Amino acid sequence: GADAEASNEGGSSDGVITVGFSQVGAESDWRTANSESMKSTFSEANGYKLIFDDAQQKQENQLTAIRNFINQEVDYIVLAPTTETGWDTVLQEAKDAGIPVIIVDRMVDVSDDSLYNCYVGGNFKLEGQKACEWLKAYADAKGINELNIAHIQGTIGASAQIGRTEGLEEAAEKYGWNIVAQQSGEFTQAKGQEVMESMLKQNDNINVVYCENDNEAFGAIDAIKAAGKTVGPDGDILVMSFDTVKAGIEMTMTGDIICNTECNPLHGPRVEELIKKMEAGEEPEKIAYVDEGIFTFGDEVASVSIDGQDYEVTKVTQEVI
Ligand code: GYE
Repeated sequence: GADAEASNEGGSSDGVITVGFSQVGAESDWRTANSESMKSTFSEANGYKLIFDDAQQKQENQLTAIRNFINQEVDYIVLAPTTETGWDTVLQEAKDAGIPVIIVDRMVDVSDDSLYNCYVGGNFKLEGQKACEWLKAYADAKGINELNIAHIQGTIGASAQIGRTEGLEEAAEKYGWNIVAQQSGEFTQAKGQEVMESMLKQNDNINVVYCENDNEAFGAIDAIKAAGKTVGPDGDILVMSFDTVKAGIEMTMTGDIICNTECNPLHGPRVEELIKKMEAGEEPEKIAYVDEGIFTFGDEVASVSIDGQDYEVTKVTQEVI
């Protein structure tokens, strides 16, 4: 019956649509760009009232924010979840209040998927697979026989961490790579640096660092240089990253980051499109992934293939930036 479906009762009488957005935090350049995109899309000039809540990377703050949105009777709840689990109760409360829920960026893991209306974000497992297939092809092209990988993970339990980690672990298993160290850098530059420092102290054979976002890579590069080692195609350590934020793509042009897999943060217009569909009484696609590229320093690898599908690899030049 109707009760089993997520509610679709958004909208309001005065024409202004109120959106409560529960944001993860401000941990990275990616996140800053994402917040900007949401704020500029859901502006007063565009006919919205945005209630923006920064959870400072704490799920409990997000639970509070969502309950506040419900009390304020917002028209839509938009949630960028810190981690995947732990949302069932609060999303049930939103559903009971008849407020539609859009999940953005990272995914939720709920027992009943009618607890949210739709999701838009990155395909993180695919991102990890793209990065690893690039690494395999690059190592082959360069005759690098042994890969000793330092793995700096994102926030544990976040979709972006889970997918990128799965991609690496499966490739390591398949290709016989060594993951010599694995620890979370919390998606921040400071933690990325700290973790890399300690990994370098404990392992003298690291020749690749797989950072799960650009800010961790910035920190890792500082730590590598401070330890008297070099990065880049002819250096001691190849730095891999995700996001392609501005500074990240610039470092990919110099080779400090050898390969950078895109994750697009500009979700504001995508969420707006979903809201417009729902306002028009349509049911949006349940899960929508954004198309994302692979950016590299050199031209050794032109494309990678995953599950029979080819993905182009782009060499970063001034025009790309
Ligand atoms: O990669 C990282 C951010 O969830 C895709 O979160 C997002 C990730 C992004 O902190 O930089």
